[in-house]
Amino acid sequence: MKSYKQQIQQMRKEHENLLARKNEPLEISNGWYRRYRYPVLTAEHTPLYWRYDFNPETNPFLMERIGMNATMNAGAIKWNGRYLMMVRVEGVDRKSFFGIAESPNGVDNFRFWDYPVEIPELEDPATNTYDMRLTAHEDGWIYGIFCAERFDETAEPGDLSKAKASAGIVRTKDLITWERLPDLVSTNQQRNVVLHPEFVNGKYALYTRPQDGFIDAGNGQGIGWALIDDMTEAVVTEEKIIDRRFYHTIKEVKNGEGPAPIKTSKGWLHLAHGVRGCAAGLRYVLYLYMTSLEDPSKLIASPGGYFMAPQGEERVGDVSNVLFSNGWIADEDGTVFIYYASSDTRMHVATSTVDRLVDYCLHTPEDGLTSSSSVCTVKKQIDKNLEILKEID
Ligand code: M1P
Repeated sequence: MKSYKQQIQQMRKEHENLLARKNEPLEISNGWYRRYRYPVLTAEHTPLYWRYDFNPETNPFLMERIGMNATMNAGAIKWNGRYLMMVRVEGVDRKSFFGIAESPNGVDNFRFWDYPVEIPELEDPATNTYDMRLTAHEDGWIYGIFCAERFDETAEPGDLSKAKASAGIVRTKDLITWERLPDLVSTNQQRNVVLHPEFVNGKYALYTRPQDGFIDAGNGQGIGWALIDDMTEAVVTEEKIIDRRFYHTIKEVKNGEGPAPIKTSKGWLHLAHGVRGCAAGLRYVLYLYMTSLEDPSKLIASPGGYFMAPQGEERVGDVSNVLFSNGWIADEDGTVFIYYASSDTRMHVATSTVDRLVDYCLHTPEDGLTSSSSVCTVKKQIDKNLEILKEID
């Protein structure tokens, strides 16, 4: 029978094996990106010293005292040559908080920092905070914008589930000390709000997602754009829709900006999620689009359909049939690390390059919105290819 100390040593050894497991890219399927064999973070990756009380007096059975349920929807940033994720960690009590996990290569060996991130509270504290987007802004600050969820006091008596979403804002220069700024003021509820990394006409620019209710986008017609004078008192005065939802598309029910866009020579590259309904419930997929360098609110490329959809084990989890991304890192050599969560449960990585993603955006046909237009699109490609194949054969 192992001593208490030996049991802890054994647990730590097994945990280390999980953290140190080498990841490997899977065979490229369609040329757009490469998935990796293992998730990069799961609830089991959270430090044992977050979950267990290692004192034999107070935990004689060496049981978990604080259970973790999921690691998901992570923001991402490269910092001092390391790949960092600002992870949404969800406890078994359903509360989410942020933890930073760091890797030397972006695809494996992610390890959480010792302590979760402490986000200073406002006078009206949020019940739940999640899905932080990180933006290294040209003003010198790193901003984090996240969903701050509170109970909706307009709920009917007995309704304990009515919630309202607003955008919480923090900023830092060292990723350790965070300054809390007032929540974004907006006439609508807001989720999936993201800060553009550069000033636009001397102002801060936000990608927004106006929504009538906590879940339903309602009249919110898609991903919005708002110019803000001052991030320390951020107010949406005017909002225009830059990436609209359409009937019978992958973003029919709602959509939302993912991470801050990547600047490329051909335009701003955006990753977003689109949601549609089906008999199995809501289905969340990832898609790309591009906007103009001169006017980042102007759509210049809108490839039709999804870029990534849940596949295999990704399809199952707490909220099944969901891919969600709010973090990516473009490396100096053009590699792009796409961090995405599956089914509100675990984090994965896929890699691509800026050149491939831009090529995908500029050359994938748009959604023609009808079956007959899909036939026309395929037919055009067949015509061209049959000519080419005649020459090859
Ligand atoms: O459960 C799927 C996702 O649902 C919400 O996203 P959206 O506001 O776009 O519907 C968020 O709660 C997100 O965290 C979650 O992953």
